[in-house]
Amino acid sequence: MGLTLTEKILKAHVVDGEFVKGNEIGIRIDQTLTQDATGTMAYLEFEAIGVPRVKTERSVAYIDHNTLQSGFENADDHRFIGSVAKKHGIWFSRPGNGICHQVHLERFGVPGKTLIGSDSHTPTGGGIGMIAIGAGGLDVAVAMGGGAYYITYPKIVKVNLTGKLSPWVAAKDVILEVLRRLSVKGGVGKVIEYCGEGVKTLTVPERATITNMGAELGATTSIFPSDEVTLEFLKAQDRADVWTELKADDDAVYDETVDIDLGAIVPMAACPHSPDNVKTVAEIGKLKIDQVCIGSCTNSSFMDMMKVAYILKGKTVHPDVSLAIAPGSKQVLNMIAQNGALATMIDAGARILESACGPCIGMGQSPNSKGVSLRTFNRNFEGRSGTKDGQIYLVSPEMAALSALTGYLTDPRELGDMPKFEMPRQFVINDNMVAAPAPEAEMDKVEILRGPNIKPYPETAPLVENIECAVSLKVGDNITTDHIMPAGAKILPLRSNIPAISQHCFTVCDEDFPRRAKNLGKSIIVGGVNYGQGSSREHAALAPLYLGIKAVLVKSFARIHRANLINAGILPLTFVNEADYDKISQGDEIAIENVRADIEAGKTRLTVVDKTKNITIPVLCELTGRTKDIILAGGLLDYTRESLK
Ligand code: MIC
Ligand code: SF4
Repeated sequence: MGLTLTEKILKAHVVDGEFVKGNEIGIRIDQTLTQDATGTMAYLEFEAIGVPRVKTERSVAYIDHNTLQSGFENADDHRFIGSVAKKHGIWFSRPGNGICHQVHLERFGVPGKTLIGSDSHTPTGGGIGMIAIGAGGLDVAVAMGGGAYYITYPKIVKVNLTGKLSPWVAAKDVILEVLRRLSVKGGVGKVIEYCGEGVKTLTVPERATITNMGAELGATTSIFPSDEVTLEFLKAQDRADVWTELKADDDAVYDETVDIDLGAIVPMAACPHSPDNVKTVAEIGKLKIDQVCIGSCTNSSFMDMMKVAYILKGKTVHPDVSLAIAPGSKQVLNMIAQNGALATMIDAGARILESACGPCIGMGQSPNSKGVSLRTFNRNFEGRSGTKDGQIYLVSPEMAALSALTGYLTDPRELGDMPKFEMPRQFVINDNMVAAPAPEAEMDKVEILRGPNIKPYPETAPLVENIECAVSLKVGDNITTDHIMPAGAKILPLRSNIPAISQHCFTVCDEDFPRRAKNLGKSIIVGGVNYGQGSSREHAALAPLYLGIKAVLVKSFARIHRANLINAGILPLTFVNEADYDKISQGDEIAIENVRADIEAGKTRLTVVDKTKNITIPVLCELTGRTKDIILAGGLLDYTRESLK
């Protein structure tokens, strides 16, 4: 029986566990990436593990999220990450060099290799045929130290692409179509593998847009084959030597198949407040807009910028619209500066931002109250833009640029004939903003520079015998990590200070939660389906840990967040009967007796007693040998320290 591309790469990397569907497998990690908002914590954890030099083929630390520097905190964190990188063998992409996923695709990604990154959009690397997975910072720290990364052997979904996109229909519309069909939880436990004749009509940056936003499906990752188109891209990046041809066997067996005729796709938008709330322009109707933001790791490539410049050429932004553009990398910015496209954008009235995440993570450009903002980004969760009642629509760069001129959400097909946009045969290459690590012989001379904002990892303790506490919070379905641990310009600078950032935990849902949880000392959280979707931020587990959360009981979890809870030593529980969710209330006193003994004995079915209601609720705590030991030890850090002894 033939293998899918995903299986071929995983099989070549498996170092632990039986290679059988549904099993937990440990894979060797060739490359890692971190960004600054998750990176400080990841490097503190790496230091705590105590391995002197990274054991990966390539590890890169990017600074792209917290670049506002409205206080000393961001700059201190950048300096810390730069010094750790230099000492421990990590390449350091300096602020201004670009968004981690865009730069990694351009300069470091290698087909057939494994990459994990402390950012949920790491699957962007799937655009050049990598198995690229988003993970918590601690998982990345362990991988840098040479440890395996564990995933459940995924189900593999074949997305069979046929035909070719119509003029002004974009790769963004392809992934919006997939989201429309599969929803934000449709990819959980799955890898999305793109195949079929339509693949060769898509450039590498277009493929990367699609794999990037596979994160919004909840998928483990997404991947395209590595073919002639990949080779042309790598050649133009002066990296043809890293290319290998990679594709699935003809007789590969998939768990599911989705057929998409590229020619039948039309321009669409994801409406507030979820990336799967996808509608066509006609369905949305005439929508007046206040703001347009173009950029982010989804849509900030050179080709995206060239299309935007073409649409803006000789025009002026609508008087009621503010247009902000953030090219994805120094390479992109440099090229559009050299060929005049940047001047075209400036001429049209665009506000040019630095090559960084910026508005995507609420770092500036928050829209006006109730403002309608079209963004080429990947997430439109409530409040993420920094404006609580902001109405965010996710669209292609083509739709964004044209709408910025008309003042309304406008179908880009109204532009009529489309010229042919050619991929450059040669990109401008200048890696002078990527600092090499110190040679091993000199690493002892490198001093680690720590600022006062950098506080240690919260205290952990081995799992207790019995859990007895109250329910400090009950929330509904599809809770995102942006609800649990909001980001934005005010809170992001606290990412390396867990006690301080914890004061903002869940405040989007309930202002009083941090105080209440801290006063209770220990408590549990109850939630609905797909709890913890979105970002990889382990702060969404570390802040609850600091606030005394012992367990989270929900209908279902998103993959990365569940792993982060386990890594933090917090019990992930699911209802056996979803209807029991309705029986338990915030404030109820609950008990899970003999929890340690039961987990030690390998029991997966536990009993929660709701003492207030006088009822028992069966719950599942499905842990494998390894995750069981992590929970018993009090988290991955303690477990790793133990196992390195
Ligand atoms: C995001 O898009 O939500 C982020 C900010 O990039 C996060 C990482 C973080 O919270 O630092 C992600 O996607 O993992
Ligand atoms: Fe940055 Fe936005 Fe991409 Fe996250 S989704 S890495 S914040 S650009």
